[in-house]
Amino acid sequence: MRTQVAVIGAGPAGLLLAHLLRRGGVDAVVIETRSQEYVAARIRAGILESSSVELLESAGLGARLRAEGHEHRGIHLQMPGERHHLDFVDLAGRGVWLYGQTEVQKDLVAAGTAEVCYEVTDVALHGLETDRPAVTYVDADGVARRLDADVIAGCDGSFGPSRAAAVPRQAFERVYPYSWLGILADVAPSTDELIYAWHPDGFALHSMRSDTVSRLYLQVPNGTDPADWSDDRIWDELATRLGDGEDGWKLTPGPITDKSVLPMRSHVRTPMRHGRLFLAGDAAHIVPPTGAKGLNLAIADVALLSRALVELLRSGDPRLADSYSDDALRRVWRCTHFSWWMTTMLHASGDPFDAQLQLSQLRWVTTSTAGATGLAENYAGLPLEL
Ligand code: RFL
Ligand code: PHB
Repeated sequence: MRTQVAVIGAGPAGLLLAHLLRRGGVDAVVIETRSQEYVAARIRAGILESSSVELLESAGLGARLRAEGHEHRGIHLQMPGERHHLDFVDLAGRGVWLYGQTEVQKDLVAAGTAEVCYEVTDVALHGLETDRPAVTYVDADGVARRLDADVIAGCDGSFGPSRAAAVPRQAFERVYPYSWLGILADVAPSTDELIYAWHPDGFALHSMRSDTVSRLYLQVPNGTDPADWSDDRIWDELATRLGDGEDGWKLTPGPITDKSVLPMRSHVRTPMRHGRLFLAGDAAHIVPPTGAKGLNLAIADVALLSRALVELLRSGDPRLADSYSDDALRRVWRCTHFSWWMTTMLHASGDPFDAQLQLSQLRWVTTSTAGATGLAENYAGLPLEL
C-alpha cells in the first residue's frame, strides 16, 4: 500500500493530524494497535485551551464542543482556610473549555476523515533517512502489510516505536516523587470551576466531565496500589484536602466508576524529527497533568505539523518542515515549564522549607494581579505561533 503520510497512532494527535492533512489535500493512513472502542474509552485529559478550541472549530470539529462543552472563566486556587478564584477572562482575555479527551476522540472518529487500521501488531519503521520511508505491520486479520510513504508521523505516545526510532540528540527528564490517584464518580460536581488545592497531606484537584460526572485526583506516593484506597477512604481524604466544611462548602460523594494511579514525569526529546519521521504529541514529550497541557500540546504540535507537511508534499516547499521541531519546541518548553511550576507549587514534598515557599508563592499568585496574570496566560494558553 502507498500513501503520502503514514501516521502511527490513532490518539488525538494521530487522528487530528490525518484529519487536517486530508482537509489540506494530503493523503494519510493511520495504524493503531488498540481497538477503536478502547481508544475512545480511555479517560484522560479534560481541559482545552481556547487556541485548541479555535483550531478544532476551524477544522470543522467544533459543533458538539460548543453545544456540550462548558466554558470556564478560570480556576479556584486553595490553601487551608482560603479559596481564591482566578478569572482568566479578566486577567488574560480568554478562558478554557471543559471537554473530555474522550469527546474530542469521538468527534474525530465521527468526522470519518481519517482512514484508520485498528488492532495492528508488530509495527516497525524503515528507511527513515531515505525519501521513501515505510511502516510494516500485521493487520487485524493476521496479514503482514507494508505501507510506503513520503513521510511518517509518529503519534504513538510515550511507549510507541516512533520514539525509539527517532534517535534524540538530547533527552530531558524529570521524575516526580509522587503520583495521582484519579477517580471518576457519578455525582454532580461540588464546584462550578476546577479547584486546585494545596494541603499539607498532599495536593487535591476537583475537576468534572459533565453536570452529572465528577473527576477528582489525590496526590499519593509513587507505587500506590489503587486497591489500598477504598471509596470511603478516597472521599474522606478528598473532603479534608478540598476543605469540606470551610465557609459552608460541602463535597458531595457519589459512586466511583473508575479508579487509577497516574505517575508523573516531564520528558522532552529533541529534535522532534529524525529524517523523514516527525514526532507529535506524547511521542515527543510528556508533562505532568497539573497544568492540563498534555492534550493541548498534542493539538498544537499537529496544527504546526499538518501545515508543514501540506507545504512539503503539495508545493515541495520544505521550509516549515525544516523548522517544525524548533517551532514546536518553543511551545513545548513553555508548557513543560508551566506544568513543572504548577506541580512543584502544589504538591507536598514533606520538606517544611518547600511548604513555606509554596504557600508564599500561592499567596503572591492569588493576591497580585501580575502573579495571577502569569498563571492565567499560561493556563488559558499562549498563541499557537509562540
Ligand atoms: P496518546 O493519546 O497516547 O495516543 C497514542 C496512540 O498510539 C497508539 N500506539 C500505537 N499505534 C500503532 N503502533 C504502535 N506500536 C503503537 N503504540 C501505541 C496508542 O494505542 C494510542 O492510541 O498520545 P497523543 O495522541 O499524543 O495524545 C496525548 C494525550 O493523550 C496526552 O498528552 C494526555 O492525555 C495526557 N494525560 C492527561 N493530560 C491532561 O492534560 N490531563 C489528564 O488528566 C491526563 N490524564 C494523561 C492522563 C495521559 C495518560 N497516559 C498516557 C498514561 C492519563 C493517562 C493514563
Ligand atoms: C481532568 O479533568 O482530568 C484534569 C483537569 C485539569 C488538570 C488535570 C486533569 O490539570
